[in-house]
Amino acid sequence: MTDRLLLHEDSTSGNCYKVRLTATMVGKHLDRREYDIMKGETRTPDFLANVNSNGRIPVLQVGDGFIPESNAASYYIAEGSHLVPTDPFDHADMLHWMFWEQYNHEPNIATLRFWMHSLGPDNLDDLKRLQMPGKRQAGNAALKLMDDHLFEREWFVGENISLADICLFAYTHVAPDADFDLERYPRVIEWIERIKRQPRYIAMDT
Ligand SMILES: N[C@@H](CCC(=O)N[C@@H](CS)C(=O)NCC(=O)O)C(=O)O
Repeated sequence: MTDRLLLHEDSTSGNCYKVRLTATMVGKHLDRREYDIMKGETRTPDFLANVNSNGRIPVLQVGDGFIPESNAASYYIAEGSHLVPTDPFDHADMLHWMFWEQYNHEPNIATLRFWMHSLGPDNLDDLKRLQMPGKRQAGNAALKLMDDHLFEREWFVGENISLADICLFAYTHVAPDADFDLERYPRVIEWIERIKRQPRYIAMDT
């Protein structure tokens, strides 16, 4: 019998969406438990003790085990599917883009989206305001790098869609929520549309 997969999530989060999109793309069922991060529901003693000591979602529960970090959880779900290349070079290249997403993309684009879209521009403290220009510059640099990489290629790794595309897609397609102008990155727009045309694609609010 296979273990039940339970996603601990806040469904407004792009990191949680990555895990849901991966699951539908490979035809796996996920049960879902919702938390409101705006109410600190991932910072309760119970959550910290029993789900993730790092106080964040998503967390994928596999039977009695817990996998925090969106890209690790997505990898667990996708392993053995068409989204994970078997060729060792392509496999490492997929990981390269997933690590890059966590270091160069998500901390800039997702964080700005959270500040502007979820907290709201009028509710930002001085430190956040101070950090905004740097994050905008770094976010645009990430989008440009993606646009350049997509020159004459359809997917981030090899010839086919992979988990790297899914992990990068989650926050790229909602970057306009943080006032990033995707019109400056036409190949990124085409790639977004390509992903949306995938047969098992689901939207973020699904
Ligand atoms: N690197 C982590 C980031 C997780 C993360 O920052 N989660 C946010 C929502 S997207 C969260 O749980 N925030 C609530 C909090 O920090 O209290 C991942 O990719 O899963």
